[in-house]
Amino acid sequence: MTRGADPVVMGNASGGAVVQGAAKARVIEPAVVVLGRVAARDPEEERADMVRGLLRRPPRIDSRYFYDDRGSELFEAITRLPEYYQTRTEEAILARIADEVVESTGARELVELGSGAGRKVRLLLDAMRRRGALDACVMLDINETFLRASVEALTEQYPEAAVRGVVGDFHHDLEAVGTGGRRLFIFLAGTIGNLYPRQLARFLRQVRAVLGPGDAFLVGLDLVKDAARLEAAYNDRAGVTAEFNRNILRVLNRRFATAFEVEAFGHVAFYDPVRAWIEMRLRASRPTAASLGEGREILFAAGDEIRTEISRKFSRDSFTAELGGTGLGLAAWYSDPERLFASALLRPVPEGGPA
Ligand code: AVJ
Repeated sequence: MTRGADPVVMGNASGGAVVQGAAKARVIEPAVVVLGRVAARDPEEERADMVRGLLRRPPRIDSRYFYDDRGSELFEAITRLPEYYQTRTEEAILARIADEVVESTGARELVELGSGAGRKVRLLLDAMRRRGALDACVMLDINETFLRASVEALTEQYPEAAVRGVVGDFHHDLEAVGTGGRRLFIFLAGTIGNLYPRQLARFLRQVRAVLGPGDAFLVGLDLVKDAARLEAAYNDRAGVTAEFNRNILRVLNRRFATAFEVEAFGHVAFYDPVRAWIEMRLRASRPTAASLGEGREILFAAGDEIRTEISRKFSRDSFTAELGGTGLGLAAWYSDPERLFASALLRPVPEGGPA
């Protein structure tokens, strides 16, 4: 985890980047671009937040703690599992629609909001390149190691583009991506499904607030489907998702000295059809305890559970309903033939207009 560490903003490692701003002015930027400081989080705030989550019923751990280096690697392994259809389905959709999206939005800059989506980002960058419209790419990610590797790789592969990375998360650090004119924001992999309904509304309004009138926002959504298919994707036979789930306790142990006994917890994932989300939990297999600091402990009996993630599943109608009051409107909806996954293209609704 890099949260709480000094925030870093990185730039084009090749020693210079040409950025085309809204005014078409060409500005030569230095090798390391500091866009501004990502708001530093107070470690005491973070701990208080973590403790509040564990004291809820059921106890909760925030999903962002999954993504230390090991967690990011495990998620990459998940994306290659036979049961986890999301990644390859979204990739197929993007391969099909990339040219059309770039053309209809007129995008010259790609802004990727933390989903660590290597190949999928390239599909869009390639489409921009084909139109001769690839000016810049900004990536926001919570994991500094992964982000650095992506910035380096993309800088090498797309020398015509100004590639920048911002270490941060999509709740707090959206302003750090700066302003622009013809930008395509992307939030892939269905990660938007990790947000509870109230958080989702707030997030969409925050994105709307940083979008210019010519900008657009492409969002990946996992769709409601047969419960068995959904549950298989989160209960893979190789046990990678179980390892990914348990790893969140190691992250907490390292970060907050919680001393969870990782082996005392088993992986649980099930579909809740009423709330239309997959819920992941960790279930204690025997009595165990963890430290909350200041001499306080939380005790778990066998069978007690901690919620570690929700992953919401949408339909075109349910997602459109979430857009109400956010200032964003659905411009296009793309899906695969099996209707497993969707890419929703959103545009700002002019102020004073509907929604
Ligand atoms: C990265 C949030 C899209 O919700 O499917 C994968 C994370 N969790 N397996 C998802 C995840 C368990 C994933 N997202």
